[in-house]
Amino acid sequence: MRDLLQEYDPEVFDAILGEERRQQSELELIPSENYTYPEVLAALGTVFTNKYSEGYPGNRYYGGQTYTDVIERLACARARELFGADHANVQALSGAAMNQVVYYALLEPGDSILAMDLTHGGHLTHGSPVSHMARVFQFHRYKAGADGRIDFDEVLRIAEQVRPKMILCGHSSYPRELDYSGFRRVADAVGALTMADVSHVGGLIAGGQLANPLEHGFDVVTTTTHKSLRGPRGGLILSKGEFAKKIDKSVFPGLQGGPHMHTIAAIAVALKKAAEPEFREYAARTLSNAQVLAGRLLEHGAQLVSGGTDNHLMVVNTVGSYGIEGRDAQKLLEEVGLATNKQLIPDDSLSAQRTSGVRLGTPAPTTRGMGAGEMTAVADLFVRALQNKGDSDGAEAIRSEVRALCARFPAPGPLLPTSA
Ligand code: DSN
Repeated sequence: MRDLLQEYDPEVFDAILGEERRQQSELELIPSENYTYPEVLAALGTVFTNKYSEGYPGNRYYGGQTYTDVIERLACARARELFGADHANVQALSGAAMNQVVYYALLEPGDSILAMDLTHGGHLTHGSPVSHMARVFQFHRYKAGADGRIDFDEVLRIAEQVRPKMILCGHSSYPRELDYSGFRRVADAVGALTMADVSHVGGLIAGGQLANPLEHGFDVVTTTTHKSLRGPRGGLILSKGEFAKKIDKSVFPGLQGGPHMHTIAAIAVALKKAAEPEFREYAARTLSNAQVLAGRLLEHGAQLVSGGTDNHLMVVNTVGSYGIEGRDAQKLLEEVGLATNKQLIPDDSLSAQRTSGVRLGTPAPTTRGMGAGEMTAVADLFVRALQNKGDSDGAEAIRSEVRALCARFPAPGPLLPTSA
């Protein structure tokens, strides 16, 4: 197959090869990225991409659904089993669509949603003013307190004031475990629905290492499938049985057309992997690696938002620690082969293009098999890269060390060796 592509379209083939080399020789520290399984890549590149299958198993709008039904039923059953959900929908194309589906399924335009402030760790699709959803629904905000933790007295105070129809928790840069019971209590006090977007920590919940909002009575839980869950790019909507029909109708025909059945096949494979004992061990190591990485950064005097982490990610205040804006820190780190992303810190005075920090996490290095020793080394390299800004020999030395580390821990997948 690769030979066929190489011969027919060398431009595309070379870009794929370039990306494979980049992924092998750089260390991925962006907490929302991961290296998926070769088995998932195999399921993705299949003839299921040829098929239209609007509707749901047993009730589609086109013929020829024998095998699409098998795949979708498998994926849904595995998702329900893994997360202990009454209902699962696996058709959402990715995170943004998945969250829109839930808002439209359970709310009316103009209804209010109480969600986390973006600079405190919330997500764009939780009603950022630049998203279309902010034009349809009224979003209100809660923030983390001065200690970097959510203050539930404050969340309740805001909820009593704005009377939201839905309370939404979940995050893309909040480094602490969420107290789902706390959100549940606030929601019960004001008669709101509860939704958790656990996209970042979906794999850590599936692996039994972090709390599962469904076990705390949440109505709906969403997660993308490609972050800590290590699957293909997609979205999973899990809910109580009473919302099943509304959610399914909201996906199709409400928001989407034909589901991407090749992706659903790959999601089914990833969910099978996530139910294996090895995945539990992976999730535990992702967390212990984050403890080591954060601990070593703190030993070096780095300022971490909230002073550390309970999950897989951390946010370094690079302005406070090194006098370097997030945008510049990201560039310096990329030059030495450490992939991070610029990140707003709580109430950041800089724009989202500049930012005062960078975000990093351990799902991808853990997939490569790295452990405590490597996390200590990565923290040391990170700090050297930022402390020695402008030292090109120093940067070259760090780049070589990163390359050597990556070569010792190859990324999985049909990827070339680093030297190729
Ligand atoms: N881009 C993902 C993240 O980095 O958190 C989610 O949008």
